[in-house]
Amino acid sequence: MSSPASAKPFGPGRWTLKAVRELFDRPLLDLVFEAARVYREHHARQEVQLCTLLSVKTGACPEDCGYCPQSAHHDSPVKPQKLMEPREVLERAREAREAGSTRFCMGAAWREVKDGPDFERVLEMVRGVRALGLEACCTLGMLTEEQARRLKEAGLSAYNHNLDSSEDFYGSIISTRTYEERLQTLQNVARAGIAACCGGIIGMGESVEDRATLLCTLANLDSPPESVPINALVAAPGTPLEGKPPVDPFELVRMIAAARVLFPRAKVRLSAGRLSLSPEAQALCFMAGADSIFTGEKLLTTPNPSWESDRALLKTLGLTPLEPEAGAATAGSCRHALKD
Ligand code: SAM
Ligand code: DTB
Ligand code: SF4
Repeated sequence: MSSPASAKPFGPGRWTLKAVRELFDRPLLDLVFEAARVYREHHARQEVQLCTLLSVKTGACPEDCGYCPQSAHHDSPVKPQKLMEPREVLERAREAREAGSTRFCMGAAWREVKDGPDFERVLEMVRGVRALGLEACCTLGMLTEEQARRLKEAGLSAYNHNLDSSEDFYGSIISTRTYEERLQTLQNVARAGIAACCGGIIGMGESVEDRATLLCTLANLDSPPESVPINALVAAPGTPLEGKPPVDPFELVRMIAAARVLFPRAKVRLSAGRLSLSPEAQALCFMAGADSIFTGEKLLTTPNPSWESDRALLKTLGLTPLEPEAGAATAGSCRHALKD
């Protein structure tokens, strides 16, 4: 069987849709084997980064993302909450650190960041999270280059801004912004020197071609993401996608394995949807190269497995959580076991 690497005509980091599509067409366990091989080639050992999410501003979002319970366009039971106080946020970050998280991700249900007191407050949160020795990630909607630069100055480790699906499928899920606008923010983030966390969702009714196209688009960005979250749709009540059938766990394994082959060094995060996955399905996701999960009872607004069940799962699988780097209380970074 030819190695998928040989099908890359553009040199390192460049992929054709045909080559990505071929990954998706491989027998599942062949693909998982390849992903596991790629992982081990680039990482000295498999460690799982535990990240904790906090919705620092919840609901009443002007965007109409079909999957999202925080959109003001949907009749969802999520209760809107204005921007939290940095003190409360840092309390939650401290708890997450105590429970073993090394990355704290703050989400705000905004279309875009507006300069002013709220943004200043977010900058304060970022500085505080970094001072705790945690990686700080934010997802706040669209950003200008100047806002990205200010976040960088505050110490932001990464910015989450998902492309979610292929450009073709995007319009059937979201009508209040364009794919182009999404790409523009990713460019602003890259120009400010912030690592991009960018991935997508499966289970919204997209085709395998759409999934392959998303990963291909990500792999061919000028600054490919260093973190690729793969979400399985949480069919939230009141959203237009409420009635979607649960994602087939093997489809999720395939998506993760393909992402791992395309992004050998990135963190591939098994993100939303774990509550519907058996421990065995999650084990296959780790086998396929997932090396991060979101921990804590809640994602942003929807439930997530408990700390206890996650701890037990990692122990059963013999997987070690990624440790903060020695001295991270000041440096704020984590020890990633990458090979040279
Ligand atoms: N407003 C910001 C934005 O859109 O970038 C940040 C928050 S948004 C909740 C972050 C990501 O969570 C989305 O891009 C989407 O990929 C994921 N997400 C949101 N709702 C989801 C759901 N019901 N199921 C799975 N993933 C979801
Ligand atoms: C990402 O890709 N998944 C996380 C994180 N980035 C911000 C968010 C998942 C949200 C799931 C729906 C909710 O809890 O509201
Ligand atoms: Fe708003 Fe983000 Fe939810 Fe879209 S995904 S409705 S932008 S919070």
